[in-house]
Amino acid sequence: MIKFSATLTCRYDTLFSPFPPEELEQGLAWLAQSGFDAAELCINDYQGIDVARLKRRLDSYGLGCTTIATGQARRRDGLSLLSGDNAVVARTRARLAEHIEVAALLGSHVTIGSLRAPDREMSKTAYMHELAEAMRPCVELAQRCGVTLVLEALNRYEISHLHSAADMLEFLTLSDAPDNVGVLWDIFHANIEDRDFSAAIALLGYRLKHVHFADSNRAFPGYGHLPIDDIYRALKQAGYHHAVSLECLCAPSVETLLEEAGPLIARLRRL
Ligand code: LER
Ligand code: MN
Repeated sequence: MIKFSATLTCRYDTLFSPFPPEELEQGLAWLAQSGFDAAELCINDYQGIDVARLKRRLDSYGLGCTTIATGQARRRDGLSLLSGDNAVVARTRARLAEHIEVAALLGSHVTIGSLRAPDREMSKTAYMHELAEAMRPCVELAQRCGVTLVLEALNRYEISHLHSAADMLEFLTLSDAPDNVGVLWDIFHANIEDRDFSAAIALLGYRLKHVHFADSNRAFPGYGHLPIDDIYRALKQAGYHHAVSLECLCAPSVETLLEEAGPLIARLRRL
Protein backbone atom coordinates (compact mmCIF):
# COMPACT_ATOMS: atom_id res chain seq x y z
CA MET A 1 0.00 0.00 0.00
CA ILE A 2 1.28 3.43 -0.92
CA LYS A 3 1.44 5.81 2.04
CA PHE A 4 0.81 9.55 1.86
CA SER A 5 2.73 12.31 3.57
CA ALA A 6 3.30 16.04 3.14
CA THR A 7 6.07 18.43 4.03
CA LEU A 8 5.90 20.23 7.36
CA THR A 9 8.74 22.23 8.79
CA CYS A 10 10.00 22.02 12.36
CA ARG A 11 11.99 25.19 12.84
CA TYR A 12 12.59 27.37 9.77
CA ASP A 13 10.15 28.41 7.06
CA THR A 14 10.19 26.56 3.77
CA LEU A 15 8.22 27.30 0.62
CA PHE A 16 6.91 23.72 0.71
CA SER A 17 5.21 23.75 4.10
CA PRO A 18 1.66 25.14 4.30
CA PHE A 19 2.26 25.86 8.01
CA PRO A 20 5.05 27.92 9.57
CA PRO A 21 7.19 26.09 12.13
CA GLU A 22 5.37 27.60 15.10
CA GLU A 23 2.17 26.00 13.79
CA LEU A 24 3.58 22.48 13.49
CA GLU A 25 0.84 21.21 15.78
CA GLN A 26 -1.87 22.60 13.45
CA GLY A 27 0.00 21.04 10.55
CA LEU A 28 -0.09 17.62 12.19
CA ALA A 29 -3.81 18.02 12.89
CA TRP A 30 -4.37 18.94 9.21
CA LEU A 31 -2.45 15.85 8.04
CA ALA A 32 -4.48 13.56 10.27
CA GLN A 33 -7.82 15.15 9.31
CA SER A 34 -6.98 14.99 5.61
CA GLY A 35 -6.18 11.28 5.64
CA PHE A 36 -2.39 11.43 5.41
CA ASP A 37 -0.43 8.57 6.99
CA ALA A 38 2.64 10.57 7.93
CA ALA A 39 4.56 13.82 7.88
CA GLU A 40 7.72 14.52 5.92
CA LEU A 41 9.65 16.64 8.39
CA CYS A 42 11.97 19.41 7.30
CA ILE A 43 14.69 19.67 9.94
CA ASN A 44 17.72 21.95 9.69
CA ASP A 45 19.24 20.95 13.03
CA TYR A 46 18.13 19.81 16.48
CA GLN A 47 18.59 23.00 18.50
CA GLY A 48 15.35 23.53 20.37
CA ILE A 49 13.79 20.33 18.99
CA ASP A 50 12.70 17.79 21.59
CA VAL A 51 12.70 14.63 19.50
CA ALA A 52 10.91 12.50 22.12
CA ARG A 53 8.14 15.10 22.28
CA LEU A 54 7.96 15.29 18.49
CA LYS A 55 7.52 11.51 18.36
CA ARG A 56 4.74 11.71 20.98
CA ARG A 57 2.96 14.43 18.98
CA LEU A 58 3.14 12.31 15.79
CA ASP A 59 1.92 9.24 17.71
CA SER A 60 -0.98 11.18 19.21
CA TYR A 61 -2.27 11.86 15.68
CA GLY A 62 -1.54 8.32 14.48
CA LEU A 63 1.06 9.73 12.07
CA GLY A 64 4.46 8.39 11.13
CA CYS A 65 7.36 10.25 9.57
CA THR A 66 8.30 9.19 6.03
CA THR A 67 11.60 10.99 5.67
CA ILE A 68 13.60 13.79 7.27
CA ALA A 69 14.20 16.51 4.67
CA THR A 70 17.69 17.84 5.34
CA GLY A 71 18.33 20.38 2.58
CA GLN A 72 17.75 23.58 4.57
CA ALA A 73 21.27 23.21 5.99
CA ARG A 74 22.80 23.73 2.53
CA ARG A 75 21.84 27.42 2.52
CA ARG A 76 21.42 28.07 6.23
CA ASP A 77 24.64 26.47 7.43
CA GLY A 78 26.61 26.11 4.19
CA LEU A 79 26.76 22.34 4.58
CA SER A 80 27.67 20.02 1.72
CA LEU A 81 29.02 16.52 1.34
CA LEU A 82 30.88 17.81 -1.70
CA SER A 83 32.55 20.89 -0.29
CA GLY A 84 36.20 21.41 -1.18
CA ASP A 85 36.71 22.17 2.52
CA ASN A 86 37.16 18.95 4.53
CA ALA A 87 35.88 20.63 7.69
CA VAL A 88 32.57 21.36 5.96
CA VAL A 89 32.31 17.74 4.78
CA ALA A 90 32.95 16.59 8.37
CA ARG A 91 30.23 18.91 9.71
CA THR A 92 27.82 17.67 7.04
CA ARG A 93 28.51 14.04 7.95
CA ALA A 94 28.01 14.89 11.62
CA ARG A 95 24.66 16.57 10.84
CA LEU A 96 23.57 13.57 8.79
CA ALA A 97 24.58 11.30 11.68
CA GLU A 98 22.18 13.24 13.93
CA HIS A 99 19.43 12.88 11.34
CA ILE A 100 20.09 9.14 11.05
CA GLU A 101 19.83 8.63 14.81
CA VAL A 102 16.56 10.57 14.92
CA ALA A 103 15.25 8.69 11.85
CA ALA A 104 15.88 5.42 13.69
CA LEU A 105 13.59 6.69 16.49
CA LEU A 106 10.91 8.00 14.12
CA GLY A 107 11.05 5.00 11.75
CA SER A 108 11.80 7.30 8.82
CA HIS A 109 14.24 7.66 5.96
CA VAL A 110 16.80 10.48 5.70
CA THR A 111 16.93 12.54 2.49
CA ILE A 112 20.15 13.60 0.81
CA GLY A 113 19.22 16.21 -1.78
CA SER A 114 20.69 19.70 -1.60
CA LEU A 115 23.38 18.43 0.79
CA ARG A 116 25.06 16.86 -2.25
CA ALA A 117 25.39 20.24 -4.03
CA PRO A 118 29.10 20.92 -4.67
CA ASP A 119 30.71 24.31 -4.13
CA ARG A 120 32.84 24.04 -7.29
CA GLU A 121 32.82 22.66 -10.81
CA MET A 122 33.40 18.93 -11.06
CA SER A 123 33.21 16.37 -13.85
CA LYS A 124 30.45 13.80 -13.47
CA THR A 125 32.97 11.03 -12.80
CA ALA A 126 34.78 13.02 -10.11
CA TYR A 127 31.42 14.02 -8.64
CA MET A 128 30.21 10.44 -8.35
CA HIS A 129 33.43 9.12 -6.83
CA GLU A 130 33.65 11.96 -4.33
CA LEU A 131 30.01 11.64 -3.34
CA ALA A 132 30.37 7.89 -2.81
CA GLU A 133 33.38 8.53 -0.57
CA ALA A 134 31.71 11.37 1.35
CA MET A 135 28.57 9.30 1.95
CA ARG A 136 30.34 6.12 3.05
CA PRO A 137 30.37 6.72 6.84
CA CYS A 138 26.74 7.90 6.67
CA VAL A 139 25.71 4.80 4.75
CA GLU A 140 27.47 2.57 7.29
CA LEU A 141 25.89 4.34 10.26
CA ALA A 142 22.48 4.18 8.58
CA GLN A 143 22.96 0.44 8.03
CA ARG A 144 23.73 -0.08 11.73
CA CYS A 145 20.68 2.00 12.68
CA GLY A 146 18.33 0.27 10.21
CA VAL A 147 17.76 3.54 8.34
CA THR A 148 17.46 4.10 4.58
CA LEU A 149 19.12 7.10 2.95
CA VAL A 150 17.18 8.44 -0.02
CA LEU A 151 19.23 10.32 -2.57
CA GLU A 152 17.10 12.83 -4.44
CA ALA A 153 17.34 13.29 -8.21
CA LEU A 154 17.34 17.06 -8.77
CA ASN A 155 17.00 18.91 -12.05
CA ARG A 156 19.89 20.53 -13.93
CA TYR A 157 18.94 24.07 -12.90
CA GLU A 158 19.45 23.17 -9.23
CA ILE A 159 22.52 20.94 -9.26
CA SER A 160 25.36 20.02 -11.60
CA HIS A 161 25.01 16.20 -11.62
CA LEU A 162 22.67 13.25 -11.02
CA HIS A 163 19.49 14.56 -12.59
CA SER A 164 17.65 11.61 -14.07
CA ALA A 165 16.56 8.17 -12.93
CA ALA A 166 19.30 6.69 -15.14
CA ASP A 167 21.92 8.96 -13.47
CA MET A 168 20.79 7.78 -10.04
CA LEU A 169 21.14 4.13 -10.99
CA GLU A 170 24.54 4.79 -12.53
CA PHE A 171 25.68 6.31 -9.23
CA LEU A 172 24.25 3.49 -7.10
CA THR A 173 26.02 0.94 -9.27
CA LEU A 174 29.31 2.82 -9.34
CA SER A 175 29.28 3.30 -5.56
CA ASP A 176 28.25 -0.32 -4.98
CA ALA A 177 25.53 1.04 -2.70
CA PRO A 178 23.96 -1.37 -0.23
CA ASP A 179 20.19 -1.83 -0.13
CA ASN A 180 19.69 0.90 2.48
CA VAL A 181 20.50 3.53 -0.15
CA GLY A 182 17.51 4.37 -2.32
CA VAL A 183 16.25 7.06 -4.64
CA LEU A 184 13.88 9.93 -3.97
CA TRP A 185 12.16 10.65 -7.29
CA ASP A 186 10.42 14.01 -7.47
CA ILE A 187 8.01 14.28 -10.39
CA PHE A 188 8.65 18.04 -10.71
CA HIS A 189 12.34 17.30 -11.40
CA ALA A 190 11.52 14.15 -13.40
CA ASN A 191 9.31 16.20 -15.72
CA ILE A 192 12.46 18.09 -16.72
CA GLU A 193 14.93 15.21 -16.74
CA ASP A 194 13.22 11.88 -17.46
CA ARG A 195 11.88 11.11 -20.89
CA ASP A 196 9.07 8.91 -19.65
CA PHE A 197 7.57 8.64 -16.16
CA SER A 198 6.66 4.93 -16.35
CA ALA A 199 10.04 3.99 -17.80
CA ALA A 200 11.80 5.89 -14.99
CA ILE A 201 9.72 4.06 -12.37
CA ALA A 202 10.51 0.71 -13.98
CA LEU A 203 14.21 1.56 -14.22
CA LEU A 204 14.45 2.57 -10.57
CA GLY A 205 12.72 -0.64 -9.45
CA TYR A 206 13.32 -1.57 -5.80
CA ARG A 207 15.71 1.39 -5.40
CA LEU A 208 12.74 3.76 -5.55
CA LYS A 209 11.97 4.46 -1.89
CA HIS A 210 10.28 7.87 -1.79
CA VAL A 211 8.35 10.05 -4.26
CA HIS A 212 7.61 13.79 -4.21
CA PHE A 213 4.40 14.99 -5.84
CA ALA A 214 3.93 18.49 -7.25
CA ASP A 215 2.70 19.62 -10.64
CA SER A 216 4.78 20.83 -13.62
CA ASN A 217 4.89 24.38 -12.23
CA ARG A 218 5.41 23.02 -8.70
CA ALA A 219 1.85 23.96 -7.76
CA PHE A 220 -0.53 21.59 -6.00
CA PRO A 221 -1.23 18.52 -8.18
CA GLY A 222 -3.94 19.36 -10.72
CA TYR A 223 -2.85 22.99 -11.20
CA GLY A 224 -0.20 22.29 -13.84
CA HIS A 225 -0.04 19.85 -16.72
CA LEU A 226 1.45 16.64 -15.28
CA PRO A 227 -0.55 13.40 -15.70
CA ILE A 228 -0.78 12.94 -11.93
CA ASP A 229 -3.25 10.03 -11.99
CA ASP A 230 -1.25 8.17 -14.65
CA ILE A 231 1.97 8.57 -12.65
CA TYR A 232 0.25 7.29 -9.51
CA ARG A 233 -1.19 4.33 -11.44
CA ALA A 234 2.27 3.53 -12.84
CA LEU A 235 3.70 3.53 -9.30
CA LYS A 236 0.95 1.23 -8.12
CA GLN A 237 1.31 -1.12 -11.06
CA ALA A 238 5.07 -1.29 -10.46
CA GLY A 239 4.35 -2.53 -6.92
CA TYR A 240 5.71 0.64 -5.32
CA HIS A 241 4.78 0.53 -1.63
CA HIS A 242 6.64 3.43 -0.03
CA ALA A 243 5.39 7.02 0.27
CA VAL A 244 4.00 9.59 -2.11
CA SER A 245 4.73 12.86 -0.38
CA LEU A 246 3.28 16.23 -1.25
CA GLU A 247 6.11 18.69 -1.79
CA CYS A 248 4.62 21.59 -3.69
CA LEU A 249 4.60 25.35 -3.39
CA CYS A 250 1.61 26.87 -1.64
CA ALA A 251 0.17 27.53 -5.07
CA PRO A 252 -2.32 28.52 -6.26
CA SER A 253 -2.86 29.20 -2.53
CA VAL A 254 -2.35 27.77 0.95
CA GLU A 255 -6.12 27.25 1.08
CA THR A 256 -5.92 25.03 -2.01
CA LEU A 257 -3.49 22.72 -0.21
CA LEU A 258 -5.47 22.73 3.00
CA GLU A 259 -8.82 22.06 1.34
CA GLU A 260 -7.86 19.86 -1.61
CA ALA A 261 -5.23 17.51 -0.14
CA GLY A 262 -7.83 15.25 1.47
CA PRO A 263 -9.90 14.86 -1.73
CA LEU A 264 -6.69 14.31 -3.76
CA ILE A 265 -5.56 11.47 -1.49
CA ALA A 266 -9.03 9.92 -1.52
CA ARG A 267 -9.11 10.05 -5.33
CA LEU A 268 -5.63 8.56 -5.72
CA ARG A 269 -6.40 5.76 -3.26
CA ARG A 270 -9.37 4.77 -5.44
CA LEU A 271 -7.28 4.46 -8.64
C1 LER B 1 13.66 19.10 -2.29
O1 LER B 1 13.00 17.90 -2.10
C2 LER B 1 13.64 19.49 -3.69
O2 LER B 1 12.96 18.90 -4.50
C3 LER B 1 14.49 20.59 -4.08
O3 LER B 1 14.16 21.05 -5.35
C4 LER B 1 14.44 21.73 -3.10
O4 LER B 1 15.49 22.58 -3.33
MN1 MN C 1 11.75 17.18 -3.91
